[in-house]
Amino acid sequence: MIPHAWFESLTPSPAALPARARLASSAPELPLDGDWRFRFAERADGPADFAAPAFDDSGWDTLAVPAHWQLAGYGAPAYTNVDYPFPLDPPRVPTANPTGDYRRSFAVPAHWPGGRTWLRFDGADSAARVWLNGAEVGTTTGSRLPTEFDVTGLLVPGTNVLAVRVVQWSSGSYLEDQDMWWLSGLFRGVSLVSRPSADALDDVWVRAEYDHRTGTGILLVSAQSPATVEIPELGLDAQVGQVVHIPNIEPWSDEHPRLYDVVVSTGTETVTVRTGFRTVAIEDGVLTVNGRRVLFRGVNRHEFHPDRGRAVTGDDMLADVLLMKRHNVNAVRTSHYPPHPRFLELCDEYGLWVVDECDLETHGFWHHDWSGNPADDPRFEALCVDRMRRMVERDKNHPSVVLWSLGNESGAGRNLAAMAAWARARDTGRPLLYERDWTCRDVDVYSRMYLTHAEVDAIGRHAEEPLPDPVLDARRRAMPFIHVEYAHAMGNGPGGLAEYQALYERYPRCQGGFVWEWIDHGLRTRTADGRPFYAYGGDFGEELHDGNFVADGLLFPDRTPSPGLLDLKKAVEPVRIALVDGLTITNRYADRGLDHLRFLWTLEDDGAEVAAGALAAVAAAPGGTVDVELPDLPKTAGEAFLTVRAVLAEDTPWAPAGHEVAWAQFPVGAPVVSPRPSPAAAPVVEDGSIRIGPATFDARDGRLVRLGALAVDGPALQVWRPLTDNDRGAHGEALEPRWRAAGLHRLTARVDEVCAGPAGLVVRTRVAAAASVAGLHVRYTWSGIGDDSVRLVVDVTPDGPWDVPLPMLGLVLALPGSLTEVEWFGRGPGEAYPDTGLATRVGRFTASVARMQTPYVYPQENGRRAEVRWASVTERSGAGLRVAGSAPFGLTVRPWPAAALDAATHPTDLAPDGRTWLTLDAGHNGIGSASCGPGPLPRYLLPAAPARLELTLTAL
Ligand code: IPT
Repeated sequence: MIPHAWFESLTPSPAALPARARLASSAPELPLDGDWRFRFAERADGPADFAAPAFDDSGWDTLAVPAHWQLAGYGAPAYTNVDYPFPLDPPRVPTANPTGDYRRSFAVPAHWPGGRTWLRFDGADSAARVWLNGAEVGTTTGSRLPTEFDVTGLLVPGTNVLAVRVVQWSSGSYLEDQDMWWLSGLFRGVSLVSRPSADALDDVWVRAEYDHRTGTGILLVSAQSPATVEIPELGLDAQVGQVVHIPNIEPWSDEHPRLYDVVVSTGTETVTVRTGFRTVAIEDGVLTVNGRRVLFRGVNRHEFHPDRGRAVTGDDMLADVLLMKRHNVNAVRTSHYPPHPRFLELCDEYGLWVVDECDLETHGFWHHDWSGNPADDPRFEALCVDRMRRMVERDKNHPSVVLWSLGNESGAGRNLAAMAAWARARDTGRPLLYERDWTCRDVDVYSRMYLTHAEVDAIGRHAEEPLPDPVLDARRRAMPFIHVEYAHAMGNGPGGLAEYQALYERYPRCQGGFVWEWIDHGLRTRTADGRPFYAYGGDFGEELHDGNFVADGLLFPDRTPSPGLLDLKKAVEPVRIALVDGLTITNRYADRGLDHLRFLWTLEDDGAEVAAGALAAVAAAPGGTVDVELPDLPKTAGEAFLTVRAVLAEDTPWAPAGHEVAWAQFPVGAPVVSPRPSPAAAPVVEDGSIRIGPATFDARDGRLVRLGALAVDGPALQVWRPLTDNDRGAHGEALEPRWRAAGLHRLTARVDEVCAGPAGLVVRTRVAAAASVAGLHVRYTWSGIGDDSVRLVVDVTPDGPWDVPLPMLGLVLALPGSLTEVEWFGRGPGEAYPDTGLATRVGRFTASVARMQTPYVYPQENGRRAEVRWASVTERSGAGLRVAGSAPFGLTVRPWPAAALDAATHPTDLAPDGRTWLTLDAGHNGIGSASCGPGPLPRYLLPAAPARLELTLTAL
């Protein structure tokens, strides 16, 4: 029997130094990032001869640090959600264990101080063994946590040779079953850290509390050496270990991230900690910071870049923070591991509440009823507690971190209790959270994921399902609630955001949530013929994978906001503008007035701006509502809308002046009544055709074939839609199976009547699926209007039993592909479905057909514009078709048919087919969030019920 290998150890890094805070010190650091020599192997048991300084690595490749080797062409990325991609036999791992050997040499700089020198790895996925100048330094475990070693005695003058063996699989992998790509290597920085030999500040903890009743800051700095503590801007001078009360402190919050530099010095070292004063508490079942209830408008953030994976740069992290702030996001859960330390500095600086989550997930044991769960296996206790310790120690100085999370999806277990006990003993200033043990025995906050609106409502009323143990139940029922994952942003959607937000705002106990998730993890790759696309699970030949479940973010992989992020921005906007009897403005900030905003208004008549202005200054205290005088609006003739927007009055660190924070739109003016058109030309029947004004129909089936000069094919009833991820419902109430069982994907139309009479042309069909008794009667009534238009009234009447909602109900027409330009008056500029599109407003918009497509990583229904009054689809010259509805309709324009979109698995499968496909709908089913969670709310379902579309088609 071969003994366990070093990477199967259950003892956390015996040689590692004690965990400590990440500090900005006067002692120098030498980054060892950049090009390293690299050798890849399929197994971890190759000779360690490369550790010898004299080893000849001239035949090796070059790999950057930080980076993942799979993204540089070694091995391959693999994606699984819940499953482990290796057999479960903890702590053993497969013999086939992809391994990267790294080497680099460096010289200690001439000015490098005497004293001690440490070697720090910020992240080695998943375990590393380290040698310096041929001597073994130690091993690491815990991919997303730092490890430091004392290498003082191993350094030599001149050239030093550092050798590192990194393995993909280790005992630690059993604790790292997060829903993401399996990617390995030295993916965060490596540095040499100088430490003074005497009076060093190896670890410093700045605790900065705030008494909101008195405005006093309470500062306590701890360190292992006596040291002075200064806050230069306050003239504060104190000592380590001394509790200092400082009057008139400006507290830290997401809205006002006030930081103070705390300078801690000994004779040999100065450390500067940027601190913020704030006190986190749970008072009467409500989580408060500085005495105020916090409401998390949060997102779950994985570290991701489409080329770099989790080896994110400072710019990537800043981009995330700026995008969050600009979209009214105020909180981040670092799902599901401590982030790069720079990210937390940015959260401190720009103002984001952080739930810092430990690098722990054992989800794959769920498939085995949690039997053998490492989170409950005593052998893993030391590894689990080590991870918690290293996170808390590293991140303890960040004011943005207000909650510690023990991890994600690791069932229940004794090691979670041990982690919690350790954290409580160490840090009394931050409550604990962990979602998957619903008894909440180890934590302070009740959290759940993917609850329905009704379940959140029940929790808000303290009326949730009881726990069997009455003591635990009473304890949990008194806790604040955080919806730690909700609104699964996979593909088109999520629906239901506004309704969740309303619950978080209604019930003090419901303190918001974190949308799953921030960004699609699509890896940029190319087809055989060189066309770029974003890869998901299975695209690298994995045997076991979870497909596109990895692409479920609010940002597309290149960080372009998806429609879902725009909706979230609107749903959580911190200012509410309403027009009921008059205009009212509600301040939903926790802690600030509205003087940083300007309120602008515009009046549009039939989509054209006719007046605009600014409201007088709006003053409202947090939580307050004020009446605001409406501007004098000029008379309008058409359909008029007043839009009021709150924009930043001045530049902020995260967005320029003029950036829109909140808005609302209201119909104003008298309703417009369009005169009923009087029918003109009667049908003419000749040569197998029927003609009405500009329209020509096939006399056999009543299909429109020509309108003026335009070749047309249709309209045909459309009920199916290219399935969304939420329709497929991998982890929710899937509609797809019900729709397929009803045969909705294979409906056919029977022509029952084509009848041309003096009042026009009547075509009757019955649309139904083979083997089904249910059908839809469809009656098309065509009449002429003037020389250039026809009117179409479509009546749909269900026939027989229908017990499923319809995917959609509309008409599809094929037009020549030369019609590439679209203009519409309706909701825009983006897509909208019954329960999405909060970000859309009524106006006149133009877009090319290509631009009307939303590029979901997995192709699916997309691009519908809602509440369209009229639209034109034309060539650049303006020739084409105009459609107007007597009631607003849904508009979708595609360069390919719906069936091609439905069949595609990557955007590169789609190519324009030479026609422009126009869909005009009377309704769509809601989108919901059933890819992981509940489906659409009942009011957003599209029942099979009588429906009418009344349209005028004009040849342009
Ligand atoms: C939940 C996980 O916590 C998260 O990591 C992610 O996988 C998400 O779902 C879905 O994308 S677990 C879910 C199966 C309830």
